[in-house]
Amino acid sequence: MELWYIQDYINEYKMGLKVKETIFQGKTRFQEIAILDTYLYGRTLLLDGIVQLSEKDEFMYHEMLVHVPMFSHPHPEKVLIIGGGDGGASREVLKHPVKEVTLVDIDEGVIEVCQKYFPQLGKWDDARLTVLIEDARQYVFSTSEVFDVIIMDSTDPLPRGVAEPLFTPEFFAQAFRCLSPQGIMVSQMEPPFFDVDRVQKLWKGFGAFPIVNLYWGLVPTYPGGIWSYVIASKSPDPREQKRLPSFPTRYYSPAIHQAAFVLPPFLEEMLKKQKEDEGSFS
Ligand code: AG3
Repeated sequence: MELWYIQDYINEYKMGLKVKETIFQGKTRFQEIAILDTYLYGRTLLLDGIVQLSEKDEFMYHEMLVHVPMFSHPHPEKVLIIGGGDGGASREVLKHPVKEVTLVDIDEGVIEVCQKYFPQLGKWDDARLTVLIEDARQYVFSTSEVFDVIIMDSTDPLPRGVAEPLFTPEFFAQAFRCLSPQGIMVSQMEPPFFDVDRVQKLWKGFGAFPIVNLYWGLVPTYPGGIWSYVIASKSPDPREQKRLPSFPTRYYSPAIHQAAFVLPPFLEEMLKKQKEDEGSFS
């Protein structure tokens, strides 16, 4: 008998993964967690039925989410990760000579399950890492800490989902307040080919920042071909890589850093239209 997991992220599109074995299935206060062992991608983490990462391609997402902002900043010392309970984003951040990394995730269940079933994914024993189990929205609104880089590694901003309150102009404005003068924030930003309206709307939320760019990468287990990321900066130009990697990478490279900001015309137009409509970006 063949076992398939079918993900229907939007009504008109389904992705199927042939499953060897269900490794874990459970429910926390916030979401449903499943870990499947799949033939093509190895162990795969699903939250509320949506693929968050797989053993085989997680480096493509985490390296692009983390190294683009980290290498755009001249000297990042303090980093905040919002979400990221699986540990992949913090693992990449800790490859940099940072002093402190704070990871704020609402769901302890994700951390526990990932530590158990993806032991290679996180670098949980690094003394520079502090893990806080709390609502990142409340944390960002109330903290007096200042960070050089803020990395938002959340689930999709779906209506009534855990991540929805994070993708709002008020939240991004508070994140702006928590950044040092050369601060940079990044967020994963969904598939623009499938979701023009959503990406346009989210992009609009970064009005507090003088510099906002979209960049992209490929993540085979995510839908829609192109996966996008928004990078918002207080002053450094995110398109410029300020330092060279001193560790090996498998997706990110200096050339990829530059290339990621080159957008196909349909995306340029989508963002230009948004800027004209809003008139709020430089
Ligand atoms: N967080 C972003 C995953 C988005 C996936 N969305 C989708 N497939 N529709 C990933 C968490 C990994 N650290």
